[in-house]
Amino acid sequence: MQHLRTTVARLRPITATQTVKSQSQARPMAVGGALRTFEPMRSYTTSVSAEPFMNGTSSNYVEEMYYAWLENPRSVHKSWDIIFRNANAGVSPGAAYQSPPPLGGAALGLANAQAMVGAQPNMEKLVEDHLAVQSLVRAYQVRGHHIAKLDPLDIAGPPSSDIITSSDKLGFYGLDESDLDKVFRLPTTTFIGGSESVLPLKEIISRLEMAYCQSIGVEFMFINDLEQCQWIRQKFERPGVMQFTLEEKRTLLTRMVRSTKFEEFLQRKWSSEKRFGLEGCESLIPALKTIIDKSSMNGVESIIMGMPHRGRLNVLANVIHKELDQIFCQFDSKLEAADEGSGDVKYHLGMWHRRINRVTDRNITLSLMANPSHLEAVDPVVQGKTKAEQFYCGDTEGKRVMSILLHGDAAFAGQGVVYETFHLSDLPSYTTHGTVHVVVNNQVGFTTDPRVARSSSYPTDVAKVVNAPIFHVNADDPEAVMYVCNVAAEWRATFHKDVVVDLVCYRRNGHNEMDEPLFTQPLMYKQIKKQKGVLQKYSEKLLAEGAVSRQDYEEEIAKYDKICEEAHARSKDEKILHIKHWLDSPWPGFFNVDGQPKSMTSLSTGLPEEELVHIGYIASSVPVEDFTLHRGLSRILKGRTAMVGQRRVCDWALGEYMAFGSLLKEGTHIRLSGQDVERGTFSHRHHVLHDQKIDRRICIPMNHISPNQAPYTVCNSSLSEYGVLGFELGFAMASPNALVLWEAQFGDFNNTAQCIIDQFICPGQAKWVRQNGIVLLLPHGMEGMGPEHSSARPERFLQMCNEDPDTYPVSVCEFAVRQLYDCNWIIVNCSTPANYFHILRRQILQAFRKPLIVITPKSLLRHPEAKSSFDDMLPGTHFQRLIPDSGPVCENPEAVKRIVFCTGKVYYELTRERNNRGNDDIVAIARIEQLSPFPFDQVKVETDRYPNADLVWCQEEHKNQGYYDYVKPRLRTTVDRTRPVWYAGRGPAAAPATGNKAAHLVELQRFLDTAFNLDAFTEQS
Ligand SMILES: Cc1ncc(C[n+]2csc(CCOP(=O)(O)OP(=O)(O)O)c2C)c(N)n1
Ligand SMILES: [Mg+2]
Repeated sequence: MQHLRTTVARLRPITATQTVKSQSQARPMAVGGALRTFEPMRSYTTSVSAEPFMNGTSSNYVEEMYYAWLENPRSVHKSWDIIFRNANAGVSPGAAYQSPPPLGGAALGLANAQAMVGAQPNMEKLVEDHLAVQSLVRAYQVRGHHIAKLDPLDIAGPPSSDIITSSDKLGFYGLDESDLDKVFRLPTTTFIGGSESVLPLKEIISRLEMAYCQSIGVEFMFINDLEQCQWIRQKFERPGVMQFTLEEKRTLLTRMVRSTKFEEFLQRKWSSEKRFGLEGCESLIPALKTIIDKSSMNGVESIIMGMPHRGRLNVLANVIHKELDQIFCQFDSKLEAADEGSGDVKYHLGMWHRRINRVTDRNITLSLMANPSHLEAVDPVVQGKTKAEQFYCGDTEGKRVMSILLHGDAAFAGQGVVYETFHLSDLPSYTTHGTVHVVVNNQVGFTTDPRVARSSSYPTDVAKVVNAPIFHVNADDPEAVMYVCNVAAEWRATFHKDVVVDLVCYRRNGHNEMDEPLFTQPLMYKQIKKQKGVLQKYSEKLLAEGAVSRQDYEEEIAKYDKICEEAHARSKDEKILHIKHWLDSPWPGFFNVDGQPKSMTSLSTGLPEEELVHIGYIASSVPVEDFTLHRGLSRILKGRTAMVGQRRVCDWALGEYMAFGSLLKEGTHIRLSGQDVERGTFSHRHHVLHDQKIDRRICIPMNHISPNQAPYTVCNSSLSEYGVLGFELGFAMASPNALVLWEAQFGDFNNTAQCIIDQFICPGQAKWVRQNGIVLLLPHGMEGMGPEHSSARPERFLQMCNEDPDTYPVSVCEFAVRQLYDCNWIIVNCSTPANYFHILRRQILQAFRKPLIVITPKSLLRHPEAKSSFDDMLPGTHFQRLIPDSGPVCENPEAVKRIVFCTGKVYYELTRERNNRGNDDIVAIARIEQLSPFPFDQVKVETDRYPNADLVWCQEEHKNQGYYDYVKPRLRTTVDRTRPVWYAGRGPAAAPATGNKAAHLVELQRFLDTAFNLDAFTEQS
């Protein structure tokens, strides 16, 4: 492509001097929330002095012909063949066309050349005509969608275009009315001729109008792949493509009946309930069913879908085939919930269903993901789950599993996560090999008009970033909808790339059924009130055609009404609401038959020494031949060898290696994703080794641990948090038998993924009875490096824990496991590599799944004391929720005056200070490694052990941040409020840290002084 562009650029000066002029021709603004079509038009003006036959629009066509000529010189007209040959041979500007040098043998060449000079006037006309037709065809291909009749309400203003909408526009192409009956040769970039290669101009225009200016508007000419463009052209240009069999039409009508009558039924029964009905876009149901049928035909067995509120119940009923009585009983708020959790409103719930596709007679699994109100947040989650399903079934090309994403017009244009999700679509470790996007473009978002809701012409422009074709279609033309959906599914099956179907429709009611739309869209809604429903229009069309009889049609309606009534009657017998029936991602075999964990005992997460040594040596080696390693890296690996062989210790990276390696060996897939995770932001991990001599040759030693191990995926992600965390969450949803980790580059970046954390990770199980074992690694710590990158904001995670700080929990058998089972997520800040190793292994070895938030260190990665002996990782060892002081304080606990509780890296600062002061017999330091669920039982052991000690919470974070507000009430509850809890740490602040290194150190010393000054709190007590 690069080559072609350069060559064409070289050709241009030979022929024409071009200037590109951008004219912003504002088109009249449409009433109501009409389609926004007043985009600036581009036009080209050209000096024709160099090549008289080159008019202003010609260069694109020359370029196009040139591509075709390069591939096959015979595919273009002889005249062009001569020009291109001459130009490529370096003939000067203006001469390439006029004086073609001899081709072939000398005598023959001379004769040809003379003949051509003699024929010059005709040739000129021929070239002009050819260009005119080229321009015309291309104009329709590029801009036909502006003219297409996309808006069912027809309230968009008249577009301004150079497309032939009237005979006066023929002049744009150097044509006039007298040319209409002339026959022209068709270029190779069009298929309108079918088997004809020439057509009269009148017919050319009429066929182009049929292809590009009816109910379908195709946006595709920005795609930088000739084959893909040709594929689309032939799908829409070939004469007769839009013909349907009787059976297809009847199926379509039946689907329209169900879609329409479902909403009518709900409206009749629950007129004052919000349901975000589909009225105005009833064609969505046949659209989705068409995509599913076609994909099933192409071999797809599982489809994962994500969608917003609009029409969700209808999709559940008529696409996923959720039992109607189950849907109807959701309208009864008196039902008692049978499951734990707080549940969710009916238009957020998900669903999973395996059934036979009636059209293809093949099995198909459909799942609609549960989602929060936050529009588009589910997009990356769907993609992650799709990727996981593809991964687990070995579907490396996306032939068996695919995703469909539905969008609203306002949300698709407005939400940045849409863009982030598109950017994942072609990345090796994130691609799902093509998603079909369907936009319910009702030309309004809540009460907001498109003209103030977006700056792009269409709501779908974001898709152009990945070269996805966009098929706009008038949703009041169900056959056109069906056609584009077929093409979209075929596109996905052929090219495995994203594609967008933009259903241009309207919203018959307000945003919900209670809203009054006339307040804000008066003209649009006057039109909508006059608008015939699409079912009525389509049934009238089929009745007029004789495709169905009135009796059949009425019977179909009565049949569906009966189905709804019967389901409604059944739904009244339902006394209990089972949210579990709405599960979108079941984990067969993971729980026992009652849906409970198979075990509630805590297991050792340690490993035999040989295994630690084996994994340690893999981590220290390059297990492939002839691999040139960077010298610095060789040193790092050597250091690992020494840790394994001589010292029997692990640093942070090695502890992680041991956890990953052993889980992989035991058959658990591991996926670590995030920015720069392969090397590690802090250059400590090095899971992917790069050959220094051979480009792109890499080695991942973690995949060489054992012949039968599970695969290890480690992938640097795009620079996105919202999209990528959502993706990994979705990946973790698909199976409990994988350790899926997302690492933030620095912990503070989790805030750009806040929506995924707040809406999915924290409350996911409570809303949707769905567990998830995702792990978040959030580098955190005050290192004097300024306010950014210092804080992973642990306070936010802690504040969202579902535990009661004021009640000491009842002591039960396996208390620690029970606590884990009851919590909404686990939050840890490990101070040793061994504990990090254990927490990662526990995450998989426990018999249920909870999200795990790990506040990870930065300076501890290389801290000489932050090393763990193999002894702390052997069989019988496990994750320590609290690490008590094991020093001199243990000898005479009664003499201990203070217990300093802390978590994470500050422990090392505290012990250094205590050593300096030499008071390690009277001040105990206890590390709370698992903050949530809070280890009440173990904290109690410590407070009981030192009955004469006062209690201090020490943290390096500012007082209004970090852990203090979370820990204090829990410590107080533990001691039954008999002892106060003092604070040693930085004062309250707006920013997470100072930008001044000296100030940082002064602050540090100040709070360490407080922590060890036994009189520090006398005045307060
Ligand atoms: C991220 C987010 N912001 C705001 C809202 C509130 N909200 C709910 S629906 C809606 C309008 C959506 O318009 P559109 O995407 O066109 O879908 P439609 O309702 O028209 O089908 C808004 C703003 C939301 N749910 N999510
Ligand atoms: Mg909308």
